[in-house]
Amino acid sequence: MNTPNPTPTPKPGSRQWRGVIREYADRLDVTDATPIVTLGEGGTPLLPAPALSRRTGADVWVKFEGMNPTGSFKDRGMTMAVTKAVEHGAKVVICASTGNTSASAAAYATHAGIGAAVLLPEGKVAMGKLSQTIAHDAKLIQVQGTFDDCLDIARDLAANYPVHLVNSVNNDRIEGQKTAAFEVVEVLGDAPDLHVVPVGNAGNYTAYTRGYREDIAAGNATRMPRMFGFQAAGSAPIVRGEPVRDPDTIASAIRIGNPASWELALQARDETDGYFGAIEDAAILEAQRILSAEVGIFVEPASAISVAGLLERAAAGAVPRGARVVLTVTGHGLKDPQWALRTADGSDVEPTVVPVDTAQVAAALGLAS
Ligand code: AN7
Repeated sequence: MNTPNPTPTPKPGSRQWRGVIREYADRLDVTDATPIVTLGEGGTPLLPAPALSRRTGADVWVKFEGMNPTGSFKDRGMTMAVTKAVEHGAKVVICASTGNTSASAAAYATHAGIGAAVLLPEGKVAMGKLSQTIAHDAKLIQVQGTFDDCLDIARDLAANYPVHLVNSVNNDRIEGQKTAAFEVVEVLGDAPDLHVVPVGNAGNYTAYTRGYREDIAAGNATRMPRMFGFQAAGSAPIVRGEPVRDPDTIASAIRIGNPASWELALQARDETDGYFGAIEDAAILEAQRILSAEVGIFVEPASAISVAGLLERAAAGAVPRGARVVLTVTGHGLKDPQWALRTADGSDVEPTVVPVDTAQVAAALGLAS
């Protein structure tokens, strides 16, 4: 029972973004008959980050994907995956998730009037994402294993039961996500020299490479950026060259030991003269703080690894002066807000408390002479 998906008829001059499928219909596998399921995803800000430019000597921009409807880049792929699922007559979509995919699948399935079943690693999903998944009325199952175990089961179920898989092994997801590269090129007028993304399943790394490749073929961009991808040190199978059985990092979104798009990612790295690196959790949290306190963008830890990765590469002398760099930050800080409430040594941040008294507030703020 699919809800109708009316095409908006905006007044002339209306500038509401129409979601990535309508905005890029000519570059995606859709027709006039496709029942588009959108929550208005995409069209996210690409923001200059002077503090990061100062720190690195590069010209740094941040693609803030936390501004998508469910707070992560997953919405770009999910609008496409759920649209195609509905087009194929699916009644239930299924995914394994570290949290953001499930939040997105739940929201888009609900909007389409179909069901969502999600498999999450028990106790390993940030509260905001769990809350979203429940709020959007998904059938939520916590599996006593890792994300990788969940993905194995989701693939099994999709092969044997009437459920439609919307993990990024589904090419529709990659197709939707490639639109982020189109947006970057539109705003900057060309591709950047260097593009940095966090890596879990490496679907997004693959999707950006595809988007840039298509933009070059279409004459919109003149160059392929070097694609840099970063994994958490405790969960870095691509960097180590072998699956990680029990991946461990505070960046729960990318706690993935056996990436689904591993082969595609290695091809993309070779095509772009790219790079994969590993970053320790402490450096991830430090980068999260730099981005929130010096640039004004709050992201979840997995997303901050783009910043940490750039800082690490710059310190290693691997980022040319003046290079134009785009960092994709994939998920909003409100998804997993607890980390900002801790100091670097792990103790809780204690807000100052004062009585109802202007003079004491002034003194606490350091305003008193
Ligand atoms: C914030 O939600 O895999 O390398 O199940 O949530 O394309 O997998 C999330 C991944 C980066 C990694 N940043 O992207 C899931 C899931 C955030 C993420 C990634 C994820 P891919």
